[in-house]
Amino acid sequence: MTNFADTTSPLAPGSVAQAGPLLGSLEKTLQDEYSVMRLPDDVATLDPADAAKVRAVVTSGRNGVPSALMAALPNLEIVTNFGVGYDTTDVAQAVARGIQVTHTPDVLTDCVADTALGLMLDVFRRFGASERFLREGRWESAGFPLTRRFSGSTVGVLGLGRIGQAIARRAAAFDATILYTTRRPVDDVPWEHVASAVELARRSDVLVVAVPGGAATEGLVDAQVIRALGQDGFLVNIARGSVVDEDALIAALEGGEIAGAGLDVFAHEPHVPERLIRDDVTLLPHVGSGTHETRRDMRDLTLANLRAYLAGEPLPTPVPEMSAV
Ligand code: 8YV
Repeated sequence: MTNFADTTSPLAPGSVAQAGPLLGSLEKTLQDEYSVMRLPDDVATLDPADAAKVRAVVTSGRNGVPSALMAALPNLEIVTNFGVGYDTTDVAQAVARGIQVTHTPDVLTDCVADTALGLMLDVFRRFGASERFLREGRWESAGFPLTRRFSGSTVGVLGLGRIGQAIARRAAAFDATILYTTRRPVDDVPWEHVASAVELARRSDVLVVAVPGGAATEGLVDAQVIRALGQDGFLVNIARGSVVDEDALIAALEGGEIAGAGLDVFAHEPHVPERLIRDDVTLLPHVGSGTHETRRDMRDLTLANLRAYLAGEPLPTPVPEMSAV
């Protein structure tokens, strides 16, 4: 296959395309440096002549390069994904066609882990709810109800990758007992491995979901796992909405089968089911990595991957499946 790096001629217009909205400063750089072509939201409206020009797509986890779009780009060579999660991109097709895929690990780990801690603290201590109580003027007539102690609780981490480990380290600083579930125990960590998600939920005060999204984890946190948390247990999700059976979660909350939930991600973002908007649920609009510093670092890493590819240099952060390409 020809590669950008094989040619000394300037990049033809339309070679670099954008799928979905991106951070403003990233869009600007792509426009200034590559006269980026914005792909239509509806792939059926993509002009085949334009599609044939595209050799690189820059996207985010929100949009990705799904199967139909990838199939419509016959000369695609690389997808650079702004975000660590790339479940919206058809990586199997990319591997089969020799298309590179990169993402932005590490740079967002701290902010996403901070968000998980914020959600954990909030579901136990109900700071958000108590602030609403104050703003509504209700303190004049009553004190806010007592809440639950987070320090010293048992935190179950589902998935112990970079973000899961960063969450565990932070929770350990709150004297929490850390348990985790992964397919295989992780070497060199001081925490107890628990064989199944149900068992992890049963033994934890709060279950934190930190596995990647995608087919392999879809619905992993099902009704049985949620119920295993018990009436005093909380669920926190900073990973992907697809990992949790949202209907089962709603049923467990409405039935008083669990104590509450803290969610940064949802099954059909930005749509949040009305029935999830409850006082015992802390809801965030997918802000896990949303700080100036982290989004800047994600932008820079996205561009570093694109530039490295164009220069024929090794990719800084290919997704793990690329070892098969
Ligand atoms: C990003 C995320 O904000 O990195 C991820 O996987 O979920 C977030 O940090 C998102 O991908 C950007 O669309």
